[in-house]
Amino acid sequence: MAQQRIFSGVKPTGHLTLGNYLGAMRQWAQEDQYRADALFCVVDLHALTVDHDPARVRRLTRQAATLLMATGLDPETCTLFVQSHVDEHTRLAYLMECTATDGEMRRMIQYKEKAARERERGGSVRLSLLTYPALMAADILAYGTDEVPVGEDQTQHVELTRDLAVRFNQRYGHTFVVPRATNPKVAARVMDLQDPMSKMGKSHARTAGIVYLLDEPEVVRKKVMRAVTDAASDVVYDRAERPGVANLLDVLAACTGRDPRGLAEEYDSYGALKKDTAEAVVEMLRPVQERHGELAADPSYVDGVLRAGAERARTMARPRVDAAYRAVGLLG
Ligand code: AQP
Repeated sequence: MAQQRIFSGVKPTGHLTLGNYLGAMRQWAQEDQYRADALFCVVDLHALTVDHDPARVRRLTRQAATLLMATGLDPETCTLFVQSHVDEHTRLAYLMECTATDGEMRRMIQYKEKAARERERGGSVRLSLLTYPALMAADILAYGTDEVPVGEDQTQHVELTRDLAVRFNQRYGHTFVVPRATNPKVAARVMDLQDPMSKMGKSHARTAGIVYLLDEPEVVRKKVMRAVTDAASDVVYDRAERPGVANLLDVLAACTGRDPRGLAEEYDSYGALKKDTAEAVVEMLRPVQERHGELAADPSYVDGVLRAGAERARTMARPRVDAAYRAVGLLG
């Protein structure tokens, strides 16, 4: 059987968070790159769907790539690159826009949430915020991807990608592999420590409930110790009724490889749970931060990895994107 192909990415819209790490990046580095032909990408074009500062996007793109390597992605084992370096993504995105419907795009939860946030701020909503799932579908389908390991919040976009692949294949002949989303067993949706009903999001304005991968240990401790819990004081795992405590248990479970329900039975106070969670997060991030420091001191090495990765990715994507162009009736 041919080796499975995996594709996934991160958006440089803010500093990467504990949610990004536990929901996606850790598994890419520790498992996914070794069990498949894997590509990981900093999806910089997606960062342009909202108001952005060009210099910041540039900085965050390099920082995200550096952090991906610091988590353990090995450029000899997987392909690591930046989306905008490979033109095949935007070439194919247009065909995906011609395959998707306006209604499908408007149903996307992220579009509804982010558009509402932009409007609340008095800003306008970019057309690309609506159409970005077509670009994401192209990111995935260009590589004949079998599996897309993501946090829970991205599952809907991967479902849309599946629908587009099936529709395209039915209309124009078999061109794309139909991919599937996979989520980690624990911490597939890490919640904001100050607002446990909302996802921990890297582009959120209020940062007190967001643990960033490069936060100093003292800052991590402070954020975890101040996490919002609830009025009751016993420790039980109930995501619907006790979301704050459940979130801490999920994080601790993900850091220690334990089961959140089993952990709940070992605590009788929030204080002890918070303290152990804070220490577990600090210890988990320590080697990532150290490696990041080393790699960040040598940006030309990181740039070289990204250039080589883009070259490899282009070679993988081009034949399938060319085939898709021919299939829809464009002169090859
Ligand atoms: N809180 C989370 N819990 C679990 N997984 C998460 N992921 C993101 N947040 C959590 C997963 O991390 C991968 C990369 O995410 P992304 O860069 O595509 O998007 P994002 O972090 O969701 O950030 P945005 O859209 O720039 O802004 P926010 O966060 O403010 O909405 C994905 O696999 C994602 O599922």
